[in-house]
Amino acid sequence: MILMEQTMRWFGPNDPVSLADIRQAGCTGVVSALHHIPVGEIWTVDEINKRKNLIEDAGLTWTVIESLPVHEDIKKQSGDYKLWIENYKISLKNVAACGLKVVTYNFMPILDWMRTDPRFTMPNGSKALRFEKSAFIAFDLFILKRPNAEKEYTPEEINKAKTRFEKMTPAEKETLYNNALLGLPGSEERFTEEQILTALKTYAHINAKKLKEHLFYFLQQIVPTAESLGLKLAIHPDDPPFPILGLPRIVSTEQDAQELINAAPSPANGLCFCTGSYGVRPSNDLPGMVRRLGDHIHFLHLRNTKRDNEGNFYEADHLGGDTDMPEVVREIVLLMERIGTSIPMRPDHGHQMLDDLTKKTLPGYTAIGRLKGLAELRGLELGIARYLD
Ligand code: DNO
Repeated sequence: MILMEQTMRWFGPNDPVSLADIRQAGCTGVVSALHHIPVGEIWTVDEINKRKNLIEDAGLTWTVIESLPVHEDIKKQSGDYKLWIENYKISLKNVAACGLKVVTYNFMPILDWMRTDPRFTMPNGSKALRFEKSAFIAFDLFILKRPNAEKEYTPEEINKAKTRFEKMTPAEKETLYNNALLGLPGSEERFTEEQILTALKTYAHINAKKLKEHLFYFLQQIVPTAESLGLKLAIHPDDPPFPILGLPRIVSTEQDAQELINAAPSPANGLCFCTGSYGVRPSNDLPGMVRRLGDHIHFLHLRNTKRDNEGNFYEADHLGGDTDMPEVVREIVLLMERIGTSIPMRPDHGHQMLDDLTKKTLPGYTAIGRLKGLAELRGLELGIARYLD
């Protein structure tokens, strides 16, 4: 019986959740990154080892890097992109030299993940992360005032967003602004309105087709390096899995995933299978994706979302929501049996609940909510694996 390797994300020494907490949650590994190194710069062996030692001193393993971020120039093939790609390869060599095995990254232009409300109150009083379409459109049209943005929305959507905006308290507007421009945990960039408008302009000539070409080129450059080093690359899907602020998003569907694998065929070229991100699109068949893409799944983010038909979603309990988690976990158990290897997993996000409601926490990354998710997933997996054995 092969079980997933249980990990949690750790943002480094300033994370309010400690390594000891993570160990007590039952994890054997952590997922971490050197967020203090500017995007594009080389991760040195020294810096990598410093983090690795901290983790190992706490009795844990640094199982996955999340993320080794990709410079914007690489996504646009502009400026010094060739240099950034060379730097990326050197960072890969260095992480491999330190004994690390899995490297997560994403190819979302400018912004990483996006929610409009990190403290959406659930019926039981816990807080969940939510994406509300009208609030997001209100941000785009009335806070950011992105030129020509109204062309991307229907008159009904605009009216709804206007009403929504007029009803927002100043505090709500502030939260929306902070999430969108200052970023959620793990996002590497911080923007003012002006900076983002300038950044958006630099993507004006880049549509989805072009961005895909840039991703494929990047993969063709780095995958051979990763393969020769015995590393596994794991691309995180777009979150949410649709275009935002007029920016193309190209890792949102099974077809996207298949295409990027085909662009640089190698066991090193793989996916971070994030059920929370892919699961927001009703057309993504998650258990089927595990069956069909399994050989390229190097890392798992297990999380659930609940959509409505207006384009909103919130982060549900790990075993609740629209994704059939038991079915997904069953496929993962079968996959690991077939390939004879354990795949690292982290319970992705969790509700802010119990004592965490009054603590300073990072949105989505509270200790108790993630512990609850992990415990449920662990039990689900063990039950399935024992039953299938
Ligand atoms: C959010 C995360 C993302 C993810 C990056 C991977 O909670 O899933 O920030 O780490 O997109 O590159």
